[in-house]
Amino acid sequence: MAETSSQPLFLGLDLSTQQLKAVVITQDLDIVHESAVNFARDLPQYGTENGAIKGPDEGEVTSPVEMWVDAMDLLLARMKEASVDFAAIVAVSGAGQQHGSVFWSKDAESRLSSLDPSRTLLEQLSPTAFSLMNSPIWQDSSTTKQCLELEESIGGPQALADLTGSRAYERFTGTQIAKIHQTKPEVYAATSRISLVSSFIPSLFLGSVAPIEVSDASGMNLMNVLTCKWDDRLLEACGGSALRSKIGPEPVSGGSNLGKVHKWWVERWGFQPDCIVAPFTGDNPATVVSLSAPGDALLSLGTSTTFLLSIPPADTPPKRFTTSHLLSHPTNLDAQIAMLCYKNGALAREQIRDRYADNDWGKFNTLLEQAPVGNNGLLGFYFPLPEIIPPGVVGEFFYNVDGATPALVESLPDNAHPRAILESQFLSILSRVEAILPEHAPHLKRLVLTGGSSANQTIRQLAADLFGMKAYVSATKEAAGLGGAMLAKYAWWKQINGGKGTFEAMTGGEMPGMTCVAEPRDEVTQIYEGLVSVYRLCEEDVVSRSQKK
Ligand code: XUL
Repeated sequence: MAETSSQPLFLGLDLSTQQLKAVVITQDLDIVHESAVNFARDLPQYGTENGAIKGPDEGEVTSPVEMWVDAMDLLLARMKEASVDFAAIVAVSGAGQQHGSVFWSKDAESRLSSLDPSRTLLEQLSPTAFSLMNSPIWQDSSTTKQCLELEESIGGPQALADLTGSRAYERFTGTQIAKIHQTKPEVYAATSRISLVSSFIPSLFLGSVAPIEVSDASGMNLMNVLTCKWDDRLLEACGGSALRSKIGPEPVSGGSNLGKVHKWWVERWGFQPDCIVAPFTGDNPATVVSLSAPGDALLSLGTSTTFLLSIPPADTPPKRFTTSHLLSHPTNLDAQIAMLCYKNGALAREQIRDRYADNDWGKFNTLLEQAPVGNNGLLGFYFPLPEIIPPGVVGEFFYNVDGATPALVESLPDNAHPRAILESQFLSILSRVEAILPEHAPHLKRLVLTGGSSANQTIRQLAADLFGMKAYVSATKEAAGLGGAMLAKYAWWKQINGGKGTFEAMTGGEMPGMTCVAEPRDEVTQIYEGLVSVYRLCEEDVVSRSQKK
């Protein structure tokens, strides 16, 4: 890193499921520093598995909020050790895993505003600033009861999807709040404000609880997705009349200026007092910001698998479905993002690698390549965690689809699993793409891959073939952190432009450093298109078997 650089730098942080990362960029979007704190490895004292804690109740998944605070202290120490020029950072923004929530105590505001530069964040905020020490996160599936109640109160799943962009989902924050309201009324009463993960971190920077950002607010089932305002009926249904004040002001757009960093940052770490704090967004919208232009499809192969389409402003409101999500766009209030999200992504693939390929991606790839396209008619479904799409399915299911009707089989040969898991994960998306594309949308041409598995050439080729698009990857692996850093730059750039200018005007519509890594092979794409209908039959069977359990 250019240690004495006086050129402006922008800091993007990404608080994901497994780690807290920092990305520092220049005005030209060159990454000059990256560092990370891995929760399970670097902070084992919190007892998480891959950053999360399961239970105690069925379906519950949380992360210790103090682990996140501790990670922030450690990350800053690591950045300092790497000689990051904190004084050159003119703006900070970032990304957070979507849906997770932080419950602040009545002491939070005074604790945040009086942070003492001689002490760590952890010493000063934990536990007194919080009313709930275990923050519910996106992997949670314990709120089915609250989901049904919320949908009923609004007139059913489609009515809720029309209003908020999504039917009720267990991990969405509204029903998570409803569960705390119902089952821990003393915690709810002791809560002054509720943040998303994405608004929690800027609160630390500001020394005051930050407002929630529009795109990430769309992951709560509490906001009208078209007007980007909280909806009183939804607030009332999830948390009674007290929720409006606990949730804070109306959501704000990405790139707005929330204020300057608190003096704790200036005096302890050497940030400049004018450093702007901009709203953080969700990890998926941040990835859309850094990696895709409108019309691109984005496949994020991280802990979760998400498929994202950026939908430009149109005269007719976008379609809203009960299987996908519609999110407000972080930088354009008239645009949206359509999203499919699967809980069993990388961790499920790793389980298959460990079980059938000796913990070795090289062997996994060889087995995958040795099996023919379509896997000799063998399909496998792998849901170690209760899945989001289709909702609630759990377990493993195998089919032979060679005959007229698919037949459930006991198991697959060991060497068939690597191809089976990738093909079923991707066919699930392909079988839904048509439906979520906006009306009159031009054909998708470019598939941008990101997340851990996007480094795997065998997986890249399979994605290009199965989706029938050229596959691209970005030079950076930290797409969400980079998106966050770009949002920081946007807030700063707007300020010097008198508060005006679109995000596209700032970037010139160019996404940094994209390389084409795989070309689709037509004959292979056709085989996959032919498998979509049989995939659907198998998936229906999986759903009906899960319901009978
Ligand atoms: C999106 C979702 C996940 C998390 C992962 O709805 O639940 O992709 O954002 O961090």
